[in-house]
Amino acid sequence: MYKFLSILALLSLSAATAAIPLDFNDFYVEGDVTVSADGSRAEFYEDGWDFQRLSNDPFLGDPEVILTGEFNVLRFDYSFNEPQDVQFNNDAMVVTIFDWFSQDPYQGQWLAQWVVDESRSGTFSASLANYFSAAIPSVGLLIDLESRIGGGDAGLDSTLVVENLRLDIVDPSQVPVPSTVFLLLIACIGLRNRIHP
Ligand SMILES: [Ca+2]
Ligand SMILES: [Ca+2]
Repeated sequence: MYKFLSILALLSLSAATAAIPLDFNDFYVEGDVTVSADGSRAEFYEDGWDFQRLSNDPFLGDPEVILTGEFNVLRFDYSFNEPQDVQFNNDAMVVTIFDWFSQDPYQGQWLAQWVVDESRSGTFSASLANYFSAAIPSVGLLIDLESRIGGGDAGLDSTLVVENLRLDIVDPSQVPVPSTVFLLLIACIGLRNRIHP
């Protein structure tokens, strides 16, 4: 019984924390963007154009992988570095999601857009739940290192690194804490029972 409960608890915890990795090799590259062989990391370097971009647009033939189920949370780790901000660089990391079936992001149409305008590292996290509908089962995604000045700015030394793009199946903030603690307790009891039968 304990063994069954511990397996059940571990499976539940696994489901609560599992994530679906997405492959940057499935994206279309525009500009000076280098993708690692395993698709887990991309490095953006300024090349003098308005933007350097990773684009996943199923309408243009890119894989349709970014689902918008109720608890799907889009996440990736990033490091945006903008030296000499304001004086020479006016850049930003820009993340855009769009309904690839009805919207053209190249014409300024999107569902949501996020801008990181200063040097910063962290984990980008956005729930796609608000955009889910029968008409929008999946979304397109753009990740840009973008000059905020048309035609580019004077500095060409801003960089962006993005890693570990993933869809978290469950938003951890929506997992009730008591039930998580309860599951952990059951798992510990079960494991203890295995060690000391
Ligand atoms: Ca710049
Ligand atoms: Ca900036």
